[in-house]
Amino acid sequence: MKKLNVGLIGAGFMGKAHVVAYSNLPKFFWPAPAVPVLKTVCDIEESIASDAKDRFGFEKYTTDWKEIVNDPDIDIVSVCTPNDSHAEISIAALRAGKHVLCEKPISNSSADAKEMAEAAEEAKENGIIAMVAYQYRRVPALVQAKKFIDEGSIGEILNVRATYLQSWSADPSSPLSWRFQKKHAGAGALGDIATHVIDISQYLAGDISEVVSSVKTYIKERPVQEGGVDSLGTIKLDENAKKEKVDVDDEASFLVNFASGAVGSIEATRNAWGRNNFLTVEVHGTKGSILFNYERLNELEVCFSDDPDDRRGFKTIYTGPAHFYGEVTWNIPGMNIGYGELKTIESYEFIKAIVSGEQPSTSFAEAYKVDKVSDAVMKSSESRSWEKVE
Ligand code: SOE
Repeated sequence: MKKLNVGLIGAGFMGKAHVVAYSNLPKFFWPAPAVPVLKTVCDIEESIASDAKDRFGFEKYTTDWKEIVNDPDIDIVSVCTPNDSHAEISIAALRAGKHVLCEKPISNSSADAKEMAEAAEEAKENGIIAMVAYQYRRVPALVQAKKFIDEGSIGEILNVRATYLQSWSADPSSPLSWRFQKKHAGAGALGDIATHVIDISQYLAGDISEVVSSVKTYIKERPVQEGGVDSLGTIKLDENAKKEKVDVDDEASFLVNFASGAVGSIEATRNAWGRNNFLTVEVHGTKGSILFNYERLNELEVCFSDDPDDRRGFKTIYTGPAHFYGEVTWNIPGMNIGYGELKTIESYEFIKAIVSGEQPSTSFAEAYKVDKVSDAVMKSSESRSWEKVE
């Protein structure tokens, strides 16, 4: 069985998700296209790096990502650092001949994203795979939705309504992390979570060609947690703590026009009390509708126009063995998959692509396109008018 050595850069929340995925891959997908081996983990905080080595079962740790990128034994680099270092690390890794799985958004600026897409294109010529971790498009229910769309079961797409609502930053006393600083994150809810639903909308309905938006920051400063890690709202600080400026958006809402002629809307915020990982997509077509909500990720709601009048309505399909990846996850519908299995499906697609040499989505070029939509959203919020996606 072929083995591929993994170097993980950034051992926080997303680093853990990549480890769960690589470790579970051969447990679900067997025979695996190749077996990932956890070789080296890197974090700039030595205590986190050394802890991650023991906890996740890596062979060694480092605090210098270049050691991973320059290590001839490493085949794969997982980039799970804050957005502002994605470009430098990914480009160096691709040029060193490593396959790269980079967390989303691809970068904190579309200029960097462009360079990354170019580096991925060059690397592709040498059989190197680069992928951005927009995992939600791989939820089996959404892959089923795409199947319905592609086979014409809901007709021509008229409208895509998507939201991504969370609550973890709604409390003003939850600390400032890199996610609230433009120089690190690039954008707030727009870059962090709207990008997921931009990716899904484009996956289902094709390219977005223009947008008109409204982007807001409600909480303009937050307390600073000295030496703190990104706590995603789980830590609250005293109101007397030193505060620093938030210079990214809390909320982005926009109307979109697709190149196909379909229309739609996207809303994202991390300040919606009561909403946790409320990623929804509703697609209306000339012959039916589809509704998905990540908080019920094992379900897809569908309505077909040719059902008789007296029984037409949304019905729930529970994804399981009859659906994508269902035969390898759990074999009874209703046993359900979660975030860990979803990241495992993503890592399977990545490793499979490395072995087959076929580029998987979301490619760096597609992720760069997502960034261009985000840029148009920011531009429109300033110009207060429709803006084309460049
Ligand atoms: C925080 O909003 C976050 O961790 C995002 O960064 C992820 O992309 C999303 O999947 C879950 O929430």
